[in-house]
Amino acid sequence: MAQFHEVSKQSSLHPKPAGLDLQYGTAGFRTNAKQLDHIMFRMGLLATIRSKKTKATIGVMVTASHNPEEDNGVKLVDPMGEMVTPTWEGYATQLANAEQEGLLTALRDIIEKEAVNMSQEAGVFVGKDTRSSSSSLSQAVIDGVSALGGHCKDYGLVTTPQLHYMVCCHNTQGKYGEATVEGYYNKLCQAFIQLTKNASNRTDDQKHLSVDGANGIGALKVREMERHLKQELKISLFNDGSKGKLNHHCGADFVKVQQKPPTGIKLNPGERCCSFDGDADRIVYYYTGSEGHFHLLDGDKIATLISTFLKELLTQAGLHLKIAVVQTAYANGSSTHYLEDIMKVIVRCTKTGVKHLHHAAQQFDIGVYFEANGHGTVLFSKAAEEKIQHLAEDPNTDDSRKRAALLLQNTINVINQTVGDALSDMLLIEAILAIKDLTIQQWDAIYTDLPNRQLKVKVADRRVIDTTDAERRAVSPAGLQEAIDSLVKKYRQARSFVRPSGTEDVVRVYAEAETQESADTLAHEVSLAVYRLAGGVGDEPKPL
Ligand code: G16
Repeated sequence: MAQFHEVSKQSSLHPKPAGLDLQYGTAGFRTNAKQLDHIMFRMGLLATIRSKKTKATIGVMVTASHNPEEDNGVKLVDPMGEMVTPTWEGYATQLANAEQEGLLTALRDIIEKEAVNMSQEAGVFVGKDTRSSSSSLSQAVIDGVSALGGHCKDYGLVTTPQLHYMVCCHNTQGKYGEATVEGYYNKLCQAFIQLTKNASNRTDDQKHLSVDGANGIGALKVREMERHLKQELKISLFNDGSKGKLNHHCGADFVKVQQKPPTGIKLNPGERCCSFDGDADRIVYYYTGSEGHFHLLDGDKIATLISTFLKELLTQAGLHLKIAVVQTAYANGSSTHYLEDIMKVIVRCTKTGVKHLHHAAQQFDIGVYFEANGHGTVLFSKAAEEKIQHLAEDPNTDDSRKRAALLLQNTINVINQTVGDALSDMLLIEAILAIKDLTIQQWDAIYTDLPNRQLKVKVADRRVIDTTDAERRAVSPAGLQEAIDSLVKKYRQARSFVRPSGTEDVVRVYAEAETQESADTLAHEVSLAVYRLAGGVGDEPKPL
């Protein structure tokens, strides 16, 4: 076949280093950018085949999100803007790891297994973040698509959620929105402005938000979006990429894990601030109290704020829709307690990775999903959207129910339902705070987080750790879970778990307890257990 001849020719320009073995992790391939050229070319091939198979456009995003500048990675986006399915993640790994001479065989294997009609047209949308390696790597993706005769649309610099949005808009023939960056801003910002009309007169201070752009793509895009906001949100942008390094001592991951403000931001006591991550699919909020104490409002607090707002609107609208919150093992115990016991909403726990949360959230009329690290969104079932629309348009609906229905409609429009989106989440949170006339302190006071600590441990091969029960228990190596259980027993309100990261070459350790000291000590003790039982490398973890 002529296409295979072209693949063979082009792939020699993107050769795989012999013996290099990479896995499709939590959110695609991710490692040092120097190792990724062949992966990008091959993901261009795979996206083209996936497009032929689904008869729809597929997205390929070149980014390593929260990882350091020298890393890069790739995320594949399915037709409705969701992550690719596990079967195709498996194909991605097969194709990525086939040695140069076995590439065509690996490709043919996937085509045969999936009975792909290779004469079908294919379309692939490509986007990239601001890393210096992203331009040549996205060109490698485009080369892969072209080698198999697919059509490529290069969106250039976009956030990951913007690319997801474009794919969904295109494949729904514009029903979800217009597949342009301008169309994205128009849809979200118009909904935001409609929502804020329901807020009582706000002062300039109330409209003000400080944003840490992590020196990445989110900074560029928040600037672009600003002019669509008609002064309803006044943004002071820090870490805009003009001097600092991407994700270095800034960004959502740094703020969440270190539990401290990013460098490069001016924090005035009591003022609302937020941080995006390197591809703007995560957001966390924070402020400092008058005593200088740092307060973090992470994905759990965001999920609580959003689900409270939605529940109130459903009650006002008189709509009986099933709402649930989806979390992971990292969710603070206080948030789960508040959601289940005080708010009485259904809570589900899944493995880490948006694909798992997204899938679980789809099982409900309204599924609010957030990882504690600030990655999340809200999904509305088609039936729920129709009921809301019907209520909003029904001439017999009384004024207060109609107001709630219209608020719900604008809430739906401000949300990017395809994936967690820092820009969209920021607008939603700002609108909710405005409508409910809440300060960040009042939002923070909804419940008090249990003190917690996250650590990383280096081991020779992190795959020796296997987990179960949504990653809350380790089944291997032998003795590790027993060790964790006996350590946890020493502290009040304590909980701890470990899991191999799917984006970095580390084992992650999480601990929470009644006091910060206990959480820190427990996290350290569990790190030592990992180090000793799971093949730690380098120096033994030191106490904090
Ligand atoms: C990705 C995933 C998230 C996940 C995070 C950390 O985020 O999309 O769902 O929580 O990695 O994963 P891990 O603990 O396995 O390293 P991002 O923002 O880096 O793409």
